[in-house]
This record gives sequence, structure tokens and C-alpha cells, in this order.
Amino acid sequence: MRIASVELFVIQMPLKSPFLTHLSTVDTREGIIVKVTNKEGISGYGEGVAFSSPWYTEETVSTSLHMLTDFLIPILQKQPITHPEDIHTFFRSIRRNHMAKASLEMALWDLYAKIHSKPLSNILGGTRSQIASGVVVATVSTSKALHQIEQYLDEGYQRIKVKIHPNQDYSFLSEIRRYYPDIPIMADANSAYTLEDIDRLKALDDFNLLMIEQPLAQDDILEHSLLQKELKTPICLDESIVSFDDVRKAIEFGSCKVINIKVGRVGGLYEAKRIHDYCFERDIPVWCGGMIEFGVSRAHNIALASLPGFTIPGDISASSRFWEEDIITPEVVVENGFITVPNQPGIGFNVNEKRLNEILLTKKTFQF
Ligand code: OSB
Ligand code: MG
Repeated sequence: MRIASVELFVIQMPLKSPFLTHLSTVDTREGIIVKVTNKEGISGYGEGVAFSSPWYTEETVSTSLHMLTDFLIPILQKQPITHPEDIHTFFRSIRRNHMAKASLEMALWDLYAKIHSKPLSNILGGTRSQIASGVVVATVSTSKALHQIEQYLDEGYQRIKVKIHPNQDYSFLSEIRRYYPDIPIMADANSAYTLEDIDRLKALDDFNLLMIEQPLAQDDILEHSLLQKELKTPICLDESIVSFDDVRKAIEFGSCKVINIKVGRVGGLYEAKRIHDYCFERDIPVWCGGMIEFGVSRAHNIALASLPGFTIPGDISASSRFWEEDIITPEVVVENGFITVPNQPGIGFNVNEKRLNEILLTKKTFQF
């Protein structure tokens, strides 16, 4: 692929409104945009989705920068790369740090697709021309949540996800179901419960939820399998799944019936696709998770979600869900509940470098 340079743009943008979970409140998003340019002057883009602090996974923006600068980019500088899948073997000597790895890997996939003048969705084996869009409500009060749900349904979103925890579950969900008895709705607990809460969790079977996401510990596989036996509502795992092997174990143990795939969390598109293929063969539905991301990661998610096993609307919303102005043109839009999969080469969106520079904190360049 004859790489000439890698650039890292550290950026920061305020969210339109704070995103609340029981673990953290995100009101400003810091992120890393990775730009890989080859000797012919073609550029591919990736995005590091770690947060400023390690509340969701152990990685942060700083640890990602450290890994990219001191380990991952030097590995790429040492040997020629012919295909983005080579990265998987190159990075084997580095433990974990999946979001850092994924950010560089995504940029190489975009570059590879552009070199071959094909849409990334096509390169990955995507079959859909549009993907169904879902959205997350993560706010303080029930009345605010109801208000947001109304707005998002008006905007056409096909599935609503709400955040729950022991102080906001049964009565919160009954209030939502009172107004919206039939909408496709799911709840994400971000590990707010333990097995001791089993009766609380069983009670949520009353609400006909599409699924409950990550009720128990962030690294657990075993206890979710005990819980799933007691629940009618399907469990979906998010935090517990950081690799293909985690998926294999979760499915074999019966720890969940649905998998949330996030490219950053599993270390790249290659691993994401392996997980998809495994689940697709076994009729296990998958959907694409979100990380309150900027347009670059959003574009990669759209390409990934065009694969046939992504049968449930994911957390891929419009750019305007979080941002006054995103860093890509055109922005991601949702029309009648769907996002069109671009048919331009690579991720199919242009990075607006003027916008990138407006929100730039620091920039590093590595020559090859
Ligand atoms: O648990 O799915 C999660 C956002 C940040 C970190 C973790 C999660 C989320 C979301 C998705 O819920 C938000 C989005 O739409 O990007
Ligand atoms: Mg989640």
C-alpha cells in the first residue's frame, strides 16, 4: 500500500446535550482522527473512539496516542503492508489496546478501498444499500426522556434505546410503555446490576423489550449465562465482548442471544467481520453499537452495518444527533428511518479538514 505518512488529529467538540449514563456524563467529546496517506497521495481515515477517561473501557485518548505513537505506527513503519488484514498479524505482539489498533486499521481499510476505487461496504462484503437507524436516549428525567423519544420517533428512528440502572428501571420503563406501548425499545444497563438483582431484572420482562444490553459486569460471561436462563428478554452483550473468542464463549455458554459489535472495542473491522460471520452462520442477530462518534467512525459503522447479519437497527444515528456540525461532508442523515450506504470509494464521505482544524487540539505527523 506504499504508505507515505500517518497524521493524528486530536479534536474536541461539545455535544448538543449531555449524554448521561450511571457511569459518566459526556458533554464534550475528545477523539482522534487518523489519516494515512500513500505515495500516490490517496488518504484513508480512521477514528479512535476511546473517551477522555476510562469509564467505558480501560483505554483513553491519551493511552491511544501513546500506543499509536510509541508502538503501532512504528510497527507499520518497519514493514510494507499489502492488505489491511496484515495489521491483524502485525499487531499480535501488542496486547489489547483495541481502540488504538482499530483507529489505524480503519484508516488502512478506507485507503485500501479508495486505491481499488470501491466502496468500503463492498470490500467488506456488504449487501445492503441502506441501513435501519436506531438512537439512544440518555438523559436525566423521565419527562426529558419522553420528550426525546417523541422527537426521535418524529425524525423516523426505527428503534429507541434507553439507559437503565437500579434507580431508573421499572417505573421509568412503565411510564415509557404507557405512552408508547408498541415501539421497538431496548434498555442498556452498562453493568449497573449484579446477580443479586435477579428479581428486578426478571420484572423487566413485563415490557416486551427487544433486549437488555449488558446488565452484569463488564468482563463477565458466566453470570450472564445464569441470568439468561431466568429471563424471557434476550440479553445482548456489549462491554463483555472484546474479541471473536469472547463471542464464541458467550454463544456456547448461552450468555446472550444478541451481540453488539463495536469496531473500536473489538480491535478493528477484520475482527468485527469475523464476529459477524460467526453469528450469521448461526442465526445470531448482531447490530452495530455507537460510541458518540464523529463522522469518520460513523461512516465506518455504516459500511460494516451493510453486511447481511446486521438485522437489528443499531446505534447509528444522524450526525445531527450529537453535533452542531460534524467533520464529514455530506453529514450522515436519516431519512424515513434509514441511512443510505454511500457508493463512493472508501468510506464514501469527505473529511472536512476546515472543520477538523476548527476543533483541533493537537496534531502529530509521522513520515514513512
Ligand atoms: O453502552 O452502548 C453503550 C455510548 C458511549 C459508550 C457506551 C455506549 C454508548 C451508547 C451509544 O449507548 C451512543 C451512540 O449512539 O453513539
Ligand atoms: Mg452498551
